[in-house]
Amino acid sequence: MQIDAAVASPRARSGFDQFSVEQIEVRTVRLRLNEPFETSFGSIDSRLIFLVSLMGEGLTGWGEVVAAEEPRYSYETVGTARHVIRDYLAPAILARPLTDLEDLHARFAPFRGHNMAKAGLELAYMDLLAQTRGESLSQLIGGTRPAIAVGVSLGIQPTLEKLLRRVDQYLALGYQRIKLKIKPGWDIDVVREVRQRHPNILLSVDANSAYRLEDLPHLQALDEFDLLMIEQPLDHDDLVDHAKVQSALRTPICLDESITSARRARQALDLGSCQIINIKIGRVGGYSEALAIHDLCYAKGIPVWCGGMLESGIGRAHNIALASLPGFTLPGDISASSRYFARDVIVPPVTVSASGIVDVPQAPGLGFAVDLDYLNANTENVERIKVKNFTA
Ligand code: OSB
Ligand code: MG
Repeated sequence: MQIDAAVASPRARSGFDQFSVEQIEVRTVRLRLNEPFETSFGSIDSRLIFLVSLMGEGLTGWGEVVAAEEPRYSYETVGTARHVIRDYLAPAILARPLTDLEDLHARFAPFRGHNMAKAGLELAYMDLLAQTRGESLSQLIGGTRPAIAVGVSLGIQPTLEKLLRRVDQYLALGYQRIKLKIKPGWDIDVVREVRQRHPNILLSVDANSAYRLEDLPHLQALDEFDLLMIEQPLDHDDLVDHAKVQSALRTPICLDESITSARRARQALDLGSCQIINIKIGRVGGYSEALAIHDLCYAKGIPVWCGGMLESGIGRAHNIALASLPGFTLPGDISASSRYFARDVIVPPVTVSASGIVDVPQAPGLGFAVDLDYLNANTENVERIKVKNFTA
């Protein structure tokens, strides 16, 4: 497959956008979830949203750090991200004007890990860059779709009846793919029931690392349900055992947690660890790595889709832009604002059409307004980091 020029060119257009960031704001905002979200590693009923904004030249760019409060999905937490941003990443940005995304990426490279912290700042920077160029985020990164197909990720439910009702409800709302969270004891029987009731839907499962290599025969039992994919069955950092499982399964494996960089994506594909990749900008450390993974997979004909982290509308707006790239051929975990929160932090909220489509905004930057009054009313903590002794 050939990479078309539309993908490669906007990112090559760099080097003439000198930008001085004068202040960085980090803020946590608690939003209640409409219903608890349960995965194989636990249940949460609210989200402590971590927002970052970069200010300079009269503009504000917004990003979101998707880390959770506890180190379960990832070792990062809201606390570690705040520390790493305050003490290392923000000073690297404030040191001198930024030239482009590559420059930002290179300033973060000496600091190991902490991808979600880095990504939050890359998001905010790209919002700024898009605004200075008068482009939408989608345009800025070379997006080609005016609208994207979306699915919903359904947490583990207290009863099978409740799950079946949720599935029916989201199908009625138009969602194009249903993803079920699974774990030992909530898997084969549950998937069988959903599949029997809906023989033709796009159905996938996500184990969030709940199985071991020894569970292979158990995972093979999922092969009969014609699943679109099994997401991250084994350990969060594993590639080798996933390759063994993939070679023994008909169902494609999709990796989420294990893909933390473009290098890891290449290794996973070389090893045969998966046939599909879920790209989350936060998990991979920002737009630069997300774009590189997209380009790699697009060149190899490997489908990708945009994962979600129960983001607020700010992270969601970035996800929508990412999912407008040509390689995002499967519905993403990008649901309507109302699927998560009674009220979102952006205006208008994200809405999903009756055919399971989200429009990609065309206005400059995020394409949504940030509801500062609502943010301020729900902010738990806000800190401003300013340039010290800055001489341009
Ligand atoms: O594994 O994809 C995951 C949410 C939090 C952490 C990990 C995951 C998820 C989801 C929800 O599946 C996706 C969403 O709707 O944001
Ligand atoms: Mg996942």
